[in-house]
Amino acid sequence: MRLRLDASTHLLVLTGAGVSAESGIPTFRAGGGLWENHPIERVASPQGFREDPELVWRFYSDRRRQARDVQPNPGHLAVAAIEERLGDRFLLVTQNIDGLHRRAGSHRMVEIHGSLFETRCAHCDRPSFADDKVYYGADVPACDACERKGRKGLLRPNIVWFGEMLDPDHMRRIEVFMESSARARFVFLAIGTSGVVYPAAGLVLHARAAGAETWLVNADPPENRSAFQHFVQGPSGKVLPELVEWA
Ligand code: BJW
Repeated sequence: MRLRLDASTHLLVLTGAGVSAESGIPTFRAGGGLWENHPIERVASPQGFREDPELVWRFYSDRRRQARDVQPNPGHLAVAAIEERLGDRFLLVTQNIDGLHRRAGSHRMVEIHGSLFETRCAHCDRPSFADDKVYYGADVPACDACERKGRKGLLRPNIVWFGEMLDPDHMRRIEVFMESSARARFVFLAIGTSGVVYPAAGLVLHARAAGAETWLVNADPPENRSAFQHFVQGPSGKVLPELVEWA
């Protein structure tokens, strides 16, 4: 089955952990949702950070190191090549924080769950900043902006954890893209995501309401499979380079 695109198609792509699996980054739910026997919610939630910031920094330090050491795969490259053809009629929404889409050449992109290579303060509203350091053990980084005001603030990864709000500007950008696409031929394509984490899992329904044709590329049928009209089962690194047929 091939996805036919032409120069007037608007395409919204949503990616999840599956697209980076062939680069060697394990998906979230592959290991039963555990990291070193800790449930993901414990290492990816504000409560988990309050209880044990060292553990959380160790988890994200491991992931920084891992993401730095791997390369984008043919799936990431195929997504970037489609953007090259469609220009502003394309938007990539990624749940991944590993930076591999950017390294593959994607630009029109919203990283809705944040970035592994940015840090911010858990206590003050200083802007997030680029950071690829790894922190271990008792080495939990402190916020120097807080320190200057005589306060004690801890730095945290700039990631959207469970129970936290997504950036309203990101959601608005997706909404604006959908609104402008509703007047054209509009295709929504989800890749490598289990369809369980909201609001990302609900985007397919918004896209359908805006008149989109809905496509899914995934290794297994995900939770929200029934929301998609077309399902191509297989690894994205193999499927994506062959998926699109240009009219
Ligand atoms: C391949 C492949 C290959 C493998 N090729 N495919 C509505 C209903 C119920 C609950 C909620 C709701 N709205 C909000 C909530 C609460 C919550 C939520 O969704 N909970 C659910 C678990 C039930 N959502 C939130 O808290 C969000 N905030 C929010 O909505 O704020 C408002 C609000 C707050 C509180 C209550 C209500 C509203 C924030 C969500 C942030 C998620 N953050 C995480 C962790 C941080 C990032 C990190 O550390 O990396 O993001 S969770 C984790 O899951 C991570 C991922 O981005 C995300 C999605 O996972 P993904 O990408 O789908 O990966 P997997 O592993 O699940 O699936 C991989 C898939 O690929 C599989 O299907 C494989 O088969 C496939 N695959 N190899 C193709 N080679």
